Amino acid sequence: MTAPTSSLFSHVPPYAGDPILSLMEAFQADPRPNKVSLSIGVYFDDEGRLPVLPSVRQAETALSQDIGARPYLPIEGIAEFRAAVQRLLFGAGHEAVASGRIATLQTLGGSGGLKVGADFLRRYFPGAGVWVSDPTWDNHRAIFEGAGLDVHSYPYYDPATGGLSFDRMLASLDALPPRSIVLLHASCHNPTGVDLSKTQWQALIPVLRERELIPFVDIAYQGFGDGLDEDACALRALADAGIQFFAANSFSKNFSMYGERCGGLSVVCSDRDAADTVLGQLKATVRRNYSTPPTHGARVITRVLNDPTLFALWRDETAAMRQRIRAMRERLLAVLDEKFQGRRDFGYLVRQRGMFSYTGLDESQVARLRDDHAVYLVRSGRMCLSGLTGANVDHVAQAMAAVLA
Ligand code: KET
Repeated sequence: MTAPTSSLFSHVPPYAGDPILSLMEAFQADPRPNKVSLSIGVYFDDEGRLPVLPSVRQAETALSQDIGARPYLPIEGIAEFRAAVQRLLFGAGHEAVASGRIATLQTLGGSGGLKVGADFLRRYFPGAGVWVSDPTWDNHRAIFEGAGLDVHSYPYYDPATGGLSFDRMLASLDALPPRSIVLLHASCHNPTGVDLSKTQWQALIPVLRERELIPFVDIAYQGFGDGLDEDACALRALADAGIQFFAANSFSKNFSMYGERCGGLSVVCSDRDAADTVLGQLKATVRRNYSTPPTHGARVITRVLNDPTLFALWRDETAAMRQRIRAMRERLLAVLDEKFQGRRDFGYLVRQRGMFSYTGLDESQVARLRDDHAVYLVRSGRMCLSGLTGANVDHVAQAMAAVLA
């Protein structure tokens, strides 16, 4: 045996780690019993456990009676899954669904939908740049840059108000070159929890149309804002307005099925023929990446979405998750308000929607929360509210008060 004397990979730099996922690893290794994870965008129940939704358990139990063979799925995924994605995102009776002008394929989570869409855009709109909100989910930039596209940002969050800089956002988009790609969050914006109102979406649409921009909507938290239909209203408004656009949806959070990697990519086109052509090239994109998608998670989700009883159960489960997060927002606000007696405004906690709030805590305050109090937030000051429970919310409020004092 002759071991190599030098590494072939000496020029390969070490991986700095993902800003979100590496925090999860650090949290798991932390021995302190009172530790609280408010970093990764994962829903925990009031016991701090990752739930297995009863709708999912029932669908899985039924499926286990009838597992059947596991052939390769079609490149585009399970047909009933894809149809269910369209109904969930656009509404069953939507003209764009009925006329067959949406190309949908099953993807490896929301991330897979973003990547397949990004690869397609890079190939067929090679000069187009991508504009993402400032700030956005860190991985947006990484995925689009990884596909070879230039990534820029548009104004979004206003730290002075804890709200949206809508006028600056609109003005910035109104100055983009035609066929630029604009990444938008449908609802429950990550990381700020700040969304466009319905009126603001209506004001954005003419800019998208007149500048000939290509919207790419990320919908990863459907059900966590105001409801399954309400959280998809931006997609429906764009489709109603005749805009052609991309939508990547994730089932990781609203099904609590993170590791199954289930999601979709839908491209709303002008007509059925265009959608068929787009679907064909999306299939080619998948084939040269990972060939075909996996079976199990998509079979479970298909069953829940297509069985009226299971669907109704799942709808209630998403409502319960949403309501628990809201209750935690209110509870944290109440404890902080009591501590600060009006010396500081925490109203953003209940104004921002979905899993996240942008606390405005700076990096050193986030580090003190972790080091001194075992409370984990993302470096940007993003807090995932679903890590709060009745048992830890007071500890978190105390810790925030200590680092803000
Ligand atoms: N889009 C957004 C906006 C998003 O927050 C996530 C995950 C995804 C897509 C990816 O979804 P998936 O189906 O898992 O591919 N966000 C959380 C987890 C992560 O960073 O991977 C988070 O922000 O904590």
